[in-house]
Amino acid sequence: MRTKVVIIGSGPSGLLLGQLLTEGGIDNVIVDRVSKDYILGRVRAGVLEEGTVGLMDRAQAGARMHQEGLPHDGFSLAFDGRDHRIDLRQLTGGKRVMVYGQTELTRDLMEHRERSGAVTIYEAANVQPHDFDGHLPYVTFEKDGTAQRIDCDFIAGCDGFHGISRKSVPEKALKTFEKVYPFGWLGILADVPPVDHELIYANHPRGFALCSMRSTTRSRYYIQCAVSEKIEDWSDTRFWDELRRRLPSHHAEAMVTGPSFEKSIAPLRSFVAEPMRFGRLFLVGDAAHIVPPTGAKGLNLAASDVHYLFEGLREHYQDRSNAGIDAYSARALARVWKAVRFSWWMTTMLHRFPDTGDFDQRIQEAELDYLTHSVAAETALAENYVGLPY
Ligand code: FAS
Ligand code: PHB
Repeated sequence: MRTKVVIIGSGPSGLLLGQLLTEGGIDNVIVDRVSKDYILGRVRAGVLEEGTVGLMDRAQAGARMHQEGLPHDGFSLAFDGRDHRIDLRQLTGGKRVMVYGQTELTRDLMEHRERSGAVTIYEAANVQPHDFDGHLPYVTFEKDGTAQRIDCDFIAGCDGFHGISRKSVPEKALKTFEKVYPFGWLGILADVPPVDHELIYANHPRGFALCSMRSTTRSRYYIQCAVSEKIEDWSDTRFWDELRRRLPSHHAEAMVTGPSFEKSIAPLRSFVAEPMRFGRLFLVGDAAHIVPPTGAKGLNLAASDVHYLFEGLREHYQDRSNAGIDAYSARALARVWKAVRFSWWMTTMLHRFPDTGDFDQRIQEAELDYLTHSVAAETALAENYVGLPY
């Protein structure tokens, strides 16, 4: 088999890139090691920047997102028993975010790709990129026990943090940066109405909590927990009681609880691999970087990487120019590092660190006090939250 671009990974990065290439007439094949259902069974992000919304529209896959997604003009910070609303729309001159689950975004892209007739190979074993430092790269894998090979011009490593693409790059060619946080997030999904019409990020002496949603009837809640916590030790009752302890009383009293149908613990880390290009292999999304979900940047950074890479590949094929692909890594990393900073800052400001001393605690309180009494500070938060320009 031969194609122009082989995309390793059928998550948001791979599917969005695949659809933009297909819409642009650039032949591509996606290979993933698991099934469609497995990918759709993962619960992850919930907030889309306008740039991500625009790319879904450009990929012709945004219809349901606009029908079912919830545009949000702001969110609240909760601490010391009270809320402080961040008016995103007013602070950013009209920008907002879209609350729409990553699972649904992924489903929309999968269904659109099927309708477009583009090739996606699921449950491909031992996927391996080859000769990407030359001019004739190819990808091998096994499907139903048969060895397969796809020759191509370029390989997009959209295979996430644990994927094969970054691991296939010679270690000396890669520089990585990492910060592991001393806590995780315990999250649930429940078919109960959200406690508020907007998101609430809570800083409490017992730990961070986040009130989010997937629709007006489906809530997504998180509480900070120790990385050693086990899901089996957290009944629904224990989760609801702990969540309510961390919220101002008017939210705790108003909260509608019910049985969870998804419960998981995610570790938090910041990670960046530089550069994001090796000859004809490009790292995209979580394959190149990870952020703590506090800033709602993970999925949105994957989208901006896709934008830069798609534009570069379009220029290569349509304009016979390599300027875009040559600039990909630097352009993507410039935006990645600003989002890594913002995600680190939001995480540091809102979580309780086990080794926090009195000085660090006062600094955190001063950060929140400054933020909620300065339009300049609020504006800086707001412009990062809605997404910095591409
Ligand atoms: P993904 O990891 O989504 O997709 C990679 C794909 O590559 C997968 O389908 C995988 O099967 C495939 N793959 C991996 N190895 C392979 C191999 N060797 N061969 C072939 N295929 C392979 N972001 C937010 O903004 N907000 C959140 O609340 C949030 N919560 C998260 C919770 C968890 C538990 C995790 C892990 C991430 C969370 N994220 C969140 C970040 C997340 O949304 C990612 O940013 C997003 O999934 C990135 O998409 P991809 O880059 O496509 O990677
Ligand atoms: C979510 O709804 O899953 C979500 C929302 C905002 C975040 C993180 C997760 O910052």
